[in-house]
Amino acid sequence: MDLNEAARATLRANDRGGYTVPNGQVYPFQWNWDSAFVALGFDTFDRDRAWAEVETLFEAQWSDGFVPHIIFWVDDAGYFPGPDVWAAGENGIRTSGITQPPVAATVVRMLWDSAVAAGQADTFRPRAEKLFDQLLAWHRWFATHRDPEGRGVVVAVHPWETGRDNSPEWDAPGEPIDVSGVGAYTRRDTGHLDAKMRPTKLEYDRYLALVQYGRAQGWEHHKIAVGSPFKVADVGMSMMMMRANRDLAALGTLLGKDVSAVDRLIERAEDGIDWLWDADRQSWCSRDLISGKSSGFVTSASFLSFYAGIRDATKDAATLAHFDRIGKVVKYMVPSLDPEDPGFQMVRYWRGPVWAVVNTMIGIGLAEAGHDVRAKRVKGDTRTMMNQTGFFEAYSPVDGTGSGGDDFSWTAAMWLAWAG
Ligand code: 9YW
Repeated sequence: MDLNEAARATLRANDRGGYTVPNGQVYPFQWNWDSAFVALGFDTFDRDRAWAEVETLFEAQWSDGFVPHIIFWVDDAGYFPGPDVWAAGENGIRTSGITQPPVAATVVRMLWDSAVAAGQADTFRPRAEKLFDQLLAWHRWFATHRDPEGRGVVVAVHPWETGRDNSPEWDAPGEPIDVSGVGAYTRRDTGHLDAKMRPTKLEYDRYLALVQYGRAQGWEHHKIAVGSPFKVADVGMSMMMMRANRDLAALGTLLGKDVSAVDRLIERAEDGIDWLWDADRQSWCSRDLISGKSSGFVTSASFLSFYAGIRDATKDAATLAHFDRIGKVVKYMVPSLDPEDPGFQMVRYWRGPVWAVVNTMIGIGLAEAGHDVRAKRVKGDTRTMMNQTGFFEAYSPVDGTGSGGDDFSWTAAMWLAWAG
């Protein structure tokens, strides 16, 4: 089977009717940013199904604009923590109580452009208009509850919220989290996958302590925004949000909507983003809102500034110097952690492995900024790893071997929409 056909087969196999599971065994529910990326894959062969993927996600939107990171449409004992642990949701739809990186607006803009190019604007306009309103509500929710100081960044209140669960950026900010009351629990992830590819017990304890904290607040976002023991301005989410707002403004303009509220969010981000520039490290880095300290870690998220639309000659040159240095150390770009960092581990999740969706965003950004050779490197490396290994959750930057689950939806989708 050729890889295009294999990628379509992966999406069809993981399709649960209106939504796609990231991987049937390890992640048997709907995940927020996975669904957005998956829609781009479907759009290459089934436009209606692509839109449905995002629409199903937004069916779970809460009345305050929040869009959950997991939607538990069915029961499945294969993943922990499940709906009973989260105890969240509205209108009988069971969800988690935290969100995930806001990539959906960028995706919907791409879906709209694709529908227009195919001469189907009239058919898809009502769907685009509805999604625009839902996306705007979500972005406003972010601006209120995930940027409590109005800094123009995105403040995550849980490592899972960042989508880069065990990145070392969350280690120091996670230290004050009290894990003494977490109690006994059974992980399911390490039953499916080699524990050396997964987060540690201490990290899981912290994840669960934060779930218990949010649940104790009744998932009231204004309370969590103030009192959460974990509040980190995530450079990844902040860059994706800046991009998403630009795309939302562009989409709204094409649809004849009032985009002044979005324009204000873009201005706020442009004014505030420099707070995430670490002058000592000469890199974009996440920063702990509580301690005020920069993480100092160069991660794959540090290279999303181009995708965000930031054009700053000095910072761009410093960022590209990190990119070129890392590119000489690893065979496959872009590792989730600087390979020269002592904590680098080539198969442990977000402490080394390469993720196709992050590469897609980095590659798009580099190409848009005119850094064509580097953009080609990122795309070519991604394509090579998929060709050699198939559609894994992530890949070792050292030798390209698969890490995590196989037959992974968003990886297959990025083959179809970008790398292949
Ligand atoms: C978990 C589904 C999710 C992704 C995240 C990734 C992982 C879930 O899988 O988190 O419980 O480990 O970190 O970004 O959305 O693919």
